[in-house]
Amino acid sequence: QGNGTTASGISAKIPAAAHPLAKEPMEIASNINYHARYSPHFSPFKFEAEQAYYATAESVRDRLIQQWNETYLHYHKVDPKQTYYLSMEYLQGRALTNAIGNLDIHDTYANALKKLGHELEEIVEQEKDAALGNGGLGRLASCFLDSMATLNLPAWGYGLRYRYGLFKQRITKEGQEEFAEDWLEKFSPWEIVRHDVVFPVRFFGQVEVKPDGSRIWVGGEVVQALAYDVPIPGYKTKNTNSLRLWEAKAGAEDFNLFQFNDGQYESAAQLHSKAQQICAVLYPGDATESGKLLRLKQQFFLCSASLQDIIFRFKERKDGKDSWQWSEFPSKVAVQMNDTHPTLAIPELMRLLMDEEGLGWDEAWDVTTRTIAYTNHTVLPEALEKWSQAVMWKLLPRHMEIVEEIDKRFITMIRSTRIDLESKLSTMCILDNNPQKPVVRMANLCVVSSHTVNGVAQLHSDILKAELFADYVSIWPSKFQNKTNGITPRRWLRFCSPELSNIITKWLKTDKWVNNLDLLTELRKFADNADLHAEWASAKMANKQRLAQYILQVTGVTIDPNSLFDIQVKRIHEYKRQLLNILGAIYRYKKLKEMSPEERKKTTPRTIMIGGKAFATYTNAKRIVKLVNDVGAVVNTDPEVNDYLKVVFVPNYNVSVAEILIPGSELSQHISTAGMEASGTSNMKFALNGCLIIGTLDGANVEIREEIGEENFFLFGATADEVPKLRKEREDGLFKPDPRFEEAKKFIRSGAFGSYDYNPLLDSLEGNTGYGRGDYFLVGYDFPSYMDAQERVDEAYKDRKRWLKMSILSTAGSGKFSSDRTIAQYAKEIWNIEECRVP
Ligand code: T68
Repeated sequence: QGNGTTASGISAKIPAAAHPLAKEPMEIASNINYHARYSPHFSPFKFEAEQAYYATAESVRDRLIQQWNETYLHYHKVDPKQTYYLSMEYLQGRALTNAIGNLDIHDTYANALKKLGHELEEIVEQEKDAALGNGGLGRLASCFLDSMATLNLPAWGYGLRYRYGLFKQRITKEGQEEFAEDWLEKFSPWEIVRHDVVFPVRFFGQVEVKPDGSRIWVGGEVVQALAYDVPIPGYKTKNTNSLRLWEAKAGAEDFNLFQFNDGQYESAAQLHSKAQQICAVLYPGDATESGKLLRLKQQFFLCSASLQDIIFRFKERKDGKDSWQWSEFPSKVAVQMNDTHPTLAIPELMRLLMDEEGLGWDEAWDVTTRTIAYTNHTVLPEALEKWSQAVMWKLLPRHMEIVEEIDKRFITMIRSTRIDLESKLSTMCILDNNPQKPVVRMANLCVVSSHTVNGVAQLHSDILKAELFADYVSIWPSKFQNKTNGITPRRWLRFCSPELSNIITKWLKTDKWVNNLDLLTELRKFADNADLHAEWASAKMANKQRLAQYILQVTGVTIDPNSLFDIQVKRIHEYKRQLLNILGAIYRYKKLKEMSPEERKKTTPRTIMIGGKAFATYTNAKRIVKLVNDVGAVVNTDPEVNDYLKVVFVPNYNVSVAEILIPGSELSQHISTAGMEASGTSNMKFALNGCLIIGTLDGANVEIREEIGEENFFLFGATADEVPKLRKEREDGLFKPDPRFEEAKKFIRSGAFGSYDYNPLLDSLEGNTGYGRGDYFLVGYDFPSYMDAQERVDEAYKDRKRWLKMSILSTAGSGKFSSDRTIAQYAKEIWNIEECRVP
């Protein structure tokens, strides 16, 4: 309970009411007070941190709603072309700090809370992360929402309101364990349920032919999609867009009262329980048939509800206008598919236009293909979605007819205009009719049906054009674009590191860099300035201390803020090569053990932190998590070396944890096998926070290095075009491993880190070929150049001035990686939409 509060829990001096747009701390305090007293969620007689959080959030939400309504009305009046971003994932993280930061009311809220006996910094900690996504792709969608609002772009996000988002990770003796994370345990103050926005979504059933020959999808089961809107405020602007999340529901008419009264409780509510399953979890395991079906249901549910909503709004705005045509639809609507997960938007839009609105094929196809665009996020073959034709026929019979027709017409087009591609048709067409396992290739459907296809970093887009989609490029050369990813500088610098932000603002004499990130280049002028160095170092130190506190709290391990903080955080995946990192750490440990105390004193002390979640069924990823933990347990308790090396596994990595780790980092590892990481976005966040990168020439690393200067980047490893040749050499038995690599592996096999059987993991790095063998990710090949780069890091860190200069230049060179730049490019080059600022 805060001070200044009475027995009733709330300060008696502060009246309960005040206008939602109040400006003075006292008025805001009274608005918070109002919510605490009249909120139906808690006893009005308590005002502890949790109640204070909810009341504060509700008070902020009042403002958001005000602006959000004005924005909707303004867009409605102006009727500009709008973008609809379809994504199965959003990794929003916490909303409070972001909202008050974007609304530019941080200080007033901090003061108001003080009057109520609370500290804002403690209150924001009460919020649970909204983790409706897995990793980079979901977080990118959230950064994009922030930039779209900030740039005053008329744009909506569409997604699903999963009950359980990404699992919570706990580390036990066995390694990673997964638990359901209940982000809605109490309630989310940031969503507004829209009982007026409901659309029916059908599954299964059959296609009927009407007397006029038209086709219609009937029968099966129908669930309702109910909208929940999350207001998305732009930075220092009135524009407040919407993230619309759908929830599946069944109605009262679907409840069989007769059966229930007869004691058949389960079957009485069958459709209710089926509806509930749809949004129960993000990414349900899809090893089983029922898991696959559920995942497909989710995808269709998102697409169908969103498109019905988009069409409804389009028609609503045409209402009252004498004549309008469907051909105008693409001049009002841009739909962006975030990867192939929302591919069903293509046949669903075709179906709605033809079967519900009565358009013919050609007109519907013209509208669809001028509306929809597709972003690819991966070239890994196992990640390219392929749905079983049998499952699709069962769940979506009408859509399969449409997909067949799209494929047929595509093949006809190729045969009549590009006979030279005949031999390529079997891989270019949409339906793979392999009798063993007939599937629909979703990426092919996207490429054939979208007006634009983009990759997410220059190298990735080049690889798409040269390899994965090369044959299509020869048909539609101008369809393919690059849109290098970006991150929002609000969350990822301004709000997560106020210390560094204030220094930047002071030296640039403006805070305009927060939404004009290119201004950071001005810092280059001061890269050698001793005063800036001192301030920069002290901000970094404050962030490192905060991070050290956090590590102590969640792991019990004490780390030294004077050591080099070296971080790798991202989903655990073999291509991201956390294994390379930990093998390097193991080698370092072994060398430290062999040194004399005098020699050790000359080394650069390091704290290596690794964090990330492994997919629950990805065995090797889980072994890597276990290995990092086992290495930490030995190294951190070894008194001979633990002043010089610590290895920490950071549990349950998520957006909020990233907001503590990134500002406190000095070196970060982006060390994927070249050609495999489409872009990466945490690399951008680290660089923006003055952290140096050790990395390969992969994804956006290439562009980051160009921007900040090669002398400020610790480069190592094979390049993307060398990789196939190196894999071939390996198969031919020509690879000669570096002795350091052999030594590190041998050390693990000797049992130095416990009795867990690491042989299967180590075996994957050995042999020349074979499933789970042959070092497909080239850890062995890159190991020596990686270790050399690490030596360069150790040397550089010893020269304090040089390191600080490199750090400042990293921040200074990060301007390109603002998602404002990315989104401005999408708006201009793909969506053809313009700013629509709320006056
Ligand atoms: C990532 N992809 C890329 N996929 O790996 C990363 N979810 O390089 C890139 O920076 C980022 O997208 C943004 O473009 C993902 O995060 C997923 O999370 C995923 C994959 C399959 C199914 C669901």
